[in-house]
Amino acid sequence: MNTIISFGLCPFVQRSLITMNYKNVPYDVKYIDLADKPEWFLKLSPLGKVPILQVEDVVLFESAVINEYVDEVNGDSLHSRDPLVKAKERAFIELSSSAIMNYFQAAIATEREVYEEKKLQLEKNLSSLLAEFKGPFFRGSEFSLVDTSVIPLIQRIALTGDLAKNLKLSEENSKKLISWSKNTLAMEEVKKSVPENFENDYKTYLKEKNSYVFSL
Ligand SMILES: N[C@@H](CCC(=O)N[C@@H](CS)C(=O)NCC(=O)O)C(=O)O
Repeated sequence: MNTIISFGLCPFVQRSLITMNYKNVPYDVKYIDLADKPEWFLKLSPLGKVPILQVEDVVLFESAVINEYVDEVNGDSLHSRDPLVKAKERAFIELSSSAIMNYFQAAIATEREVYEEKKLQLEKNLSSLLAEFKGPFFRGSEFSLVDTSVIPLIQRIALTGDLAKNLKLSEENSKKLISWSKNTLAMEEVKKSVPENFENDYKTYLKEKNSYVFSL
């Protein structure tokens, strides 16, 4: 059995759970408190970060790597067979990790300047992703690892209306973002990728940070 070590609100863990759900891979989830990391976790995780996937006695870390492993050993690959398309999508997965961090840093920024700076970075990275979005999914009709990597970000943007309404995107990109959200957030694989009460817990977590955007 595969075991995922998780923090319930982590978007990077969620990426791997969406991938495993989509590929019908059974797994256990072990939750830890990132504010009080257990010793056994620090011994396992070279970077002290979640997610970690334990496959028997092998430990994998880094969500994008975990996703590629899960994808490779379970049925038809979500990656394109075309090496150029595959390389390009891997690059966009890397970019989406930056966008996830930009979003989080904007959401928790307590000072206006920091908020504006992180929001600008998010707008830039999100626009690059959206410019390539074909619909209904990133590559077109085929679901891909870019989708599993970006959905946690799309979901958090949808949840935090105060930040979402301040995002400056072109009209075309705004439409694409709405379409990507509509086409993915209702998927069972996505709904099952977050713990019960995720929405409330996530909003509470952000509010407790006393951030600038939520005091507007
Ligand atoms: N590049 C990593 C990022 C993982 C990451 O940043 N996880 C956060 C939680 S969402 C974490 O474990 N942070 C703990 C820490 O930095 O102390 C991945 O894609 O797996």
